[in-house]
Amino acid sequence: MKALRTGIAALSMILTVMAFAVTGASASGINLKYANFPPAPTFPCVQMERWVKEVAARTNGAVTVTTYPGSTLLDAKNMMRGVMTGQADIGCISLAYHPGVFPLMSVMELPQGFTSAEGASRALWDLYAKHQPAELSKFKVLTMFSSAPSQFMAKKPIRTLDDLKGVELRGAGSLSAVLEKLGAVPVSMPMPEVPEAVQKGIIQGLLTSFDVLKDMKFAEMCKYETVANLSVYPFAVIMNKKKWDSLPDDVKKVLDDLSAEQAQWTGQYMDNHVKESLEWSKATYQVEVYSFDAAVQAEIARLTAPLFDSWKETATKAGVDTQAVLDDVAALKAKYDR
Ligand code: 3IO
Repeated sequence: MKALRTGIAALSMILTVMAFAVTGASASGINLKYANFPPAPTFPCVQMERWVKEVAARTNGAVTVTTYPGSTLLDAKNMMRGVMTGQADIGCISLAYHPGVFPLMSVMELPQGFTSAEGASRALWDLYAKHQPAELSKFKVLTMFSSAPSQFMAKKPIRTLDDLKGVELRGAGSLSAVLEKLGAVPVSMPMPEVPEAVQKGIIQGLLTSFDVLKDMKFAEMCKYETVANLSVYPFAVIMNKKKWDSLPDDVKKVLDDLSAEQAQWTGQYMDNHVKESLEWSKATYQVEVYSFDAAVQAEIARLTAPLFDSWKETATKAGVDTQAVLDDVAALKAKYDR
């Protein structure tokens, strides 16, 4: 009997050693909590689930991640603090929800004229990787990506700039500043609060990318869509610094190797999904899709130009070399945005 027990003990030790060898990780059974603010069907959560699957596959199951979509662990406003304090190990933030917090990276919230989420997401990641801005230095940034260009979704047709005058529309951060420049009444709130605000009539519509027509069912309430190709919304996936530091080197390498690829994957997914969402919205709710003509687009460019000056002023005060950053954005846009 004693021999048998010793045998079992020895066998289990051997199996444990083998498990380490197979995973290649110096510690097996790492579990991370990943918090996200919008509902599960939306693109920030779709990219989260893709990332989790890739991480599990690339670490041979050594790293598992529990996901908390739909503000079930942290909501949009608490996300940064919650990751800082370790309530979640990883969190997803929309930079525009935190005005003044990202003096450098908010350059990507300006109407830079990106035409795709893929181009903007790749530019965003490269810009971050090159500048490693102080504003994000308290976190490990795992990846960044952006929405597709922003469009209007409203209860009433928006075909001219006059149609925007005095109309309450929802944006966030610099996108609210765009609304203000165009004569609308900007109302800022995170995405999860928008459906109820439209329903209650607090706002007449919103400014963001068309994916939400389907994923958050805005097609049902906002039947009038206007293509304006305004700014993208940049996002960052942030990790608690201490938790990052505690990871074995081979796991760190897997996560670092995934960053740029995840940005591109998410951008591609978003660009395809916007098309799908529009087709679904036309077929299901007969939404009308109008595009501003060239004259209106030129007027929008003129009216929003001062936003670049405001960004420069604020960023300069924060110690950012604004000309270098703007030059980088232009070069990255030329490189990646088709
Ligand atoms: C967005 C945020 C959450 C869920 C789906 C989304 N599609 C585009 C965005 C961009 C954004 O942060 C916003 O609030 O419009």
